[in-house]
Amino acid sequence: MTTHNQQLFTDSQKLIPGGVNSPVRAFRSVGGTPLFFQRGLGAYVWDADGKKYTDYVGSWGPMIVGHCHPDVVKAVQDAAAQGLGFGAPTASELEMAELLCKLLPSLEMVRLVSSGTEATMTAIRLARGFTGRSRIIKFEGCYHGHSDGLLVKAGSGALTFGQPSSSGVPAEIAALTTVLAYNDAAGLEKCFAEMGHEIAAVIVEPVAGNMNLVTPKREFLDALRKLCTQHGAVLILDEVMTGFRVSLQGAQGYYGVKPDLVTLGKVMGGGLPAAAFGGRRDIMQCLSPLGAVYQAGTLSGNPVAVAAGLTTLKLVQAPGFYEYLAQRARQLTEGLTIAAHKHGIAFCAQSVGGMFGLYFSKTLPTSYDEVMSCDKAAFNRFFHAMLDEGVYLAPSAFEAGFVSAAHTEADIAATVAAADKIFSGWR
Ligand code: KE4
Repeated sequence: MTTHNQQLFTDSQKLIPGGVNSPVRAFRSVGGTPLFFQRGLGAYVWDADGKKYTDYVGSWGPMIVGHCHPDVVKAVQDAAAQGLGFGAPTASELEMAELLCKLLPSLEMVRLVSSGTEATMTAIRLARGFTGRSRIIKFEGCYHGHSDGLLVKAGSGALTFGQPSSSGVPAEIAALTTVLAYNDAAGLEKCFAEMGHEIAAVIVEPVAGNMNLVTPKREFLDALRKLCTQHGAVLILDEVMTGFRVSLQGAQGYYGVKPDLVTLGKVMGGGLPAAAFGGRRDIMQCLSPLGAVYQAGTLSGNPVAVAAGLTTLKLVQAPGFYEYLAQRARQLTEGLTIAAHKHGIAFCAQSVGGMFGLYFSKTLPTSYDEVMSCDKAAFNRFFHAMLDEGVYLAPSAFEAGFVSAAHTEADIAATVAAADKIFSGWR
């Protein structure tokens, strides 16, 4: 019998490429039929067939206070009742700018946009306009959205110019991006020694969350800051995922590294399209209409999206919010690890604040290559078995997971118990 979910997927594929509006949703990495969700509440989501899941994706991070938090829903309703958009400044955008600059000391000025891709694309353009240079450094395994210059993979040799990781990206544009190994301070040092004078910016996920979760080595973070300062390159911390996720001050506060520019998204939109970039005033003042670097957006600062983000950012400031989130994430990673090891399964897990990584591997990966050596087939099998148990993990072995303030100890214990049941029958 065809389920409603399956029918929706069949019909969607006729009109939407792959049946989805963003590739990772298509379950191509894990196989099977993607879930079409019809509603969410707190830590839970329900698919088109009415099946309930404990949700560890949370719309890829934004749902940090849980789905449909009453305060967020009300703020959205109230804002919508005043107007869905004006294409003109509103007081709520000033309130958001003030709050972001209060929470993140590196933000002297900020501009709102509608997606993480817009934020990173503009931060790159701004760094190029500010420095007058063209070369960008990024790291293998890090994802910064889908602008041309960032859809680039490592060239044949470590320091050669990047090659497109997507068709449609001109080789000439990819060649302006050099892709290095994440956590490789020596490699970064060598690159700056050879081409430091050409480098406009280094963009990095301060905690990598798009190759599964990989934490930064201290010497890597220190090298990023030292070398960018020495060579006059702009250090861009892409905190679209880590911002307000790993701590109230993001990864920059958690690890004590000060960026020149930072990009934000996800949590600051509370699930609606709001993102931002900002940082040093001398750099931000290069932006139109003050300066010569152009950037614009019809929906930038949309009052309904800002209302969702502002309310979410007020809720995360509650005393003990991040301690609770980190405790839930640790309860999950520790519980899953104990369950897997009890049954002799090569498995490990880790968390940073409210985000976590699960690996079918004996050791925690610290680089892209080590992530690639984890057992992807084992993850895919675990993913589907957990779906059957009513647990929704990220549909890829190369994504991080997220908990919310709505996840209770009992929710996490039930998830661990489901995994234990699966591991007990694991051959
Ligand atoms: P968006 O353009 O998707 O809003 O943001 C792009 C982006 C930029 N920087 C970082 C660190 C990000 O994680 C993202 C987007 N993250 C993915 C999840 N791995 C979004 C999910 C998707 O692509 O559908």
